[in-house]
Amino acid sequence: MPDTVIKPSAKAKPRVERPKLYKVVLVNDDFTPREFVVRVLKAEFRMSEDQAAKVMMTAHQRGVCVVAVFTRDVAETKATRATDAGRAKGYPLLFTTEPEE
Ligand code: TYC
Repeated sequence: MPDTVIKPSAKAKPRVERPKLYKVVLVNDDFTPREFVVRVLKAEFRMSEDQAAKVMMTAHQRGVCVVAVFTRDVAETKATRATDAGRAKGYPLLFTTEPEE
């Protein structure tokens, strides 16, 4: 047994904050080929052909579609990489991020 026991003077409040989450949003345009959008969704967001096709068609028909939700850093990195993949081919493909409510 130790001779001296140090008692904390104040109660430590266990604060575990959940990190804020950000949506990656796919934005429709009139120029990027559908198959290319699907390819980018599969490569960058690890989606199956089926999932990617559904997300692409939702954006195509409604204007936008939420792709996935991540911490801020991951969401921004993925949105930038996916947008750059389109830009590299001369397409206006756009992924944006926005905080979840
Ligand atoms: N609208 C495009 C076309 O008809 C396909 C497309 C779908 C582009 C979704 C972008 O986010 C998008 N070729």
